[in-house]
Order: sequence, then structure tokens, then C-alpha cells
Amino acid sequence: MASTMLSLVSAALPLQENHKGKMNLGSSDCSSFLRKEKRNPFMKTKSFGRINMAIAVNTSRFEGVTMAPPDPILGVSEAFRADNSEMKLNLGVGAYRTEELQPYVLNVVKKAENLMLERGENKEYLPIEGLAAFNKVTAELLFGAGNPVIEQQRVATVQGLSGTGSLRLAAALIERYFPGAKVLISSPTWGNHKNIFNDARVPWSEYRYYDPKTVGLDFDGMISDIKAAPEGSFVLLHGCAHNPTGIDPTPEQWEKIADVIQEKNHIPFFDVAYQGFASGSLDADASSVRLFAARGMELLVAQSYSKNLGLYAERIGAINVVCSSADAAARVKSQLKRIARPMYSNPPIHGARIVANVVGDPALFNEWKEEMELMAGRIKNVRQKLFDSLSAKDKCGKDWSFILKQIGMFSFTGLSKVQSENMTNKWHVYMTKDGRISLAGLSLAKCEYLADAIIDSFHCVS
Ligand code: KET
Repeated sequence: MASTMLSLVSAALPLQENHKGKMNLGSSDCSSFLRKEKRNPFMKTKSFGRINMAIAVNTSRFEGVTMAPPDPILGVSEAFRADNSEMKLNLGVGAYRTEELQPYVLNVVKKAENLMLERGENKEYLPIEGLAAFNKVTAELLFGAGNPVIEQQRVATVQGLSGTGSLRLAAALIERYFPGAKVLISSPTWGNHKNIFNDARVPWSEYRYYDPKTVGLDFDGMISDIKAAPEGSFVLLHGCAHNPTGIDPTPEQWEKIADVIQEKNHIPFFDVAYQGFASGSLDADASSVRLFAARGMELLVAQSYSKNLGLYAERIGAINVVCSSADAAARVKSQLKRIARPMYSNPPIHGARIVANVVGDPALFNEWKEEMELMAGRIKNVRQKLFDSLSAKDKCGKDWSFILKQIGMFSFTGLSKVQSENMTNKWHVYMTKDGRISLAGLSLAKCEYLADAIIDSFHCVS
């Protein structure tokens, strides 16, 4: 315990008797030391006969540090673990589970890891920008091999600590080179976006996205808010499978969004965390990004392999900055490296090698696509079963068809905060308080139970 620590301050100091016969510290140097000590709220001095002692009391230097609230997404998993109910269901975090609700390691990942073991690869530091083979394939997966932006070397790709770390690198770049520029984010968006820009000291504001009346996209609101933003703002867009709503613009709407962004001289900034999880096709899910790139626009794209390769804990992703010249791309890359070096020095190698092996090998790549389709297919099946169960059980005849229109890992149920709390407190269904459920954590067997919980929360709690 800190409180047991005693320091004998006076032991080495000259002592002098005062007129009452007590011993006191004599030198002026010494009394100034004590004066300083008295100003320190964590130190108290006490006189024990001939010796003055400084006692560190049981008060922490971190007294001013308040308790942080649990994370709205990852905190849900912590609460889930603490629940002993047999019925409990974790639909909080967007992490794929099997039909048996077990975590899933993709076969192609196991194969790639076996290859890596066989080769006996070393654990030397990577360059700051990451594994070259990874950076090459990740840009190709995103833009399509042979895309002019790659051929003309106009993409600055730097391996990042998954999607989050890549977004954070880009945020730091914006803060450094576009001081005062605003990032526009959708309302609602993935909860961590705001944290990322706040921590990077990048100002942000929201554009309308979700319309609760239609449980669909507020396209007109989105367009007018992007138009109204100061020229040269960054517009954060979810490349596919918008989180949390599961609502994506149509191809025609993407074209119009690109028109407005171009008109206003804004810079599109894509967050691609679910490539392959929206449609089951890696190419189709990159079409929004490719459409913008094909217009010759400069843009940023943060990528993540947490979901589509199930590499959550490997922290593997990338930031890509498409520039109008190879020269600009080289300079941007050099600055991204400069930002990364004091933050985390260089990125981890294991996940990068897995991605390089899977995406870079035609046989493994094809196998991955099949597994990807299986995962996306399982989610589509539970989405359908949940809709069927809700429609069959809901005696009030509410239209639940919006669930079928949403895509990706999530469904945005429209449940309010108190209704979501009822889902957890009464039904042991763990979900985020914005009404989002991760269908990736749901099995066909649990759909009926979930439908009962949703109907009860929706109709009986207000
Ligand atoms: N962008 C979006 C839109 C996103 O949903 C996530 C993760 C990320 C980026 C970052 O993931 P990373 O593992 O850093 O590559 N979302 C899930 C997990 C989380 O909140 O961290 C989620 O929404 O459940």
C-alpha cells in the first residue's frame, strides 16, 4: 500500500534544538524543501520526536481521473459475459458467428497460417508503411487490379491497425495538412467515428442519413447537408453495408452524391469495413469507391479485414489516399509514415501476411470468395427468418419489411433506448442502445426467441 511508505526526510539534514527543547529542521534550504512538501497535497509531514517524516498518504495522484463510461459497442460484450442466463444472446458487436454461435476462423486463414509456419518466416520489424505484398494486394482488392489509379501509382497505401487505426492515421493527416477542415459524418454512424475525429482534434458535423419515418435513407437531407457544408470539407461515407442502419445508397444515388461532392470541391473519405459482407461479392461491394475513383477524384479509403477475413484481433487494414499525381501520392505516403512512427512505430506482420497470402494466391482467393458468400448467405438467411418470425408473431400487423431491405451484418430495428434496455434486462438480448442488432451473432434457432423479445419491447415499452 502506498500509505505504508515512509521517507525519512530529515535523517541527513542538520538538526537544531529550539527554545522549547524540540528538535527542528534548521537550515533554510531544508525549510524551503518542507514548504514545497506542504504544497504537495499527497505528502504530509509529521514530527516524531527527533525525526521529521514525510508520509505518503493513501491519496492517488490520479484522483482527478474520473471513471470512463463503458464503450457503447465493446462494453456490451463485457456485460454479456457477466450474464449467467441460458437464454442470453450477444447481438452487440459486429462479429461473425457460426450457426452454433461460435467464433469462426476461415479455412483460408488456417491454410495461409500453415503456409507461413512451413516457411518459417521471421519476426523482424516491418517497414513503417507495412508489408509491401499486403499493401499491393489490398489496393488491388479495393480498386480492382489494373485500375488506372494503381497503374499510375497515384495511391498512397499504408498498412494500418485495422479499420480504426487507418481512420485514425487519416484523421491525423487531415488535422496536420487541412487545419480547420471539417469532416461530415452520417447521422447516425459507427459510434467510434466521433471519438476518432475528436481525439485527432478534427472538427466534424453530421449530415442527415437515416429517416425514421421511412426507416430508409433520407437522400434529400443527405444531399442538401453535403451541399451546405463549407467547400473543401471531407465527407465520410460508408463504402457498403452502412453501420448501424444497413441502408446503402443505390448506384444512381451514389452518382448524385459524387456530383455534389465534386461540385463543392469536397474530399470523399470512405470507410470500407465490410467489403464482401453487403452483397457477398468483393467487387460489387467496392463499386462505390471505384465509381468515385473513376471520376478522377482524390479520395481517402480506410480498409479493414476484421470482418471479411475474420481477422478481428490481428488488427489488419490499410489507409489508401488516391491523389491526382504519383508525386503527390509519394509525398502523402511519406507523411503518413511520419505520423505512424511516433504513434506505434510500425504495424504487426501476422495479419498482413495472411491477407497477402490469401488475396495474392488465385486458389486461396477463390476459396475465400466462397467462404465470404457462405458467411453473407448465413446472415441473409437469419435476416429472412427473423422477418418471417416477426411478421407471423406480431398481432398488431406492423410492417417489418424494412429488415429485409437492410444489408450487411446489422439490422437497425428502430427500437428506442428504453426498448433496447428492455431487450437486455428482460430478455437477455445484448445489443447497442441505438437499436442496432448484429445478425452475424444470431442463429436460425434463436430467431423466434428474438422476435418475441422485439415484439414485447416494441409494443409494451415506451
Ligand atoms: N468502420 C466501421 C463502419 C465499423 O463498423 C468498424 C467496426 C470499423 C470501422 C473498425 O473495425 P476494425 O476492427 O478496427 O477494423 N465495427 C464493429 C466493431 C467495433 O465497434 O469496433 C461494430 O460496430 O460492432
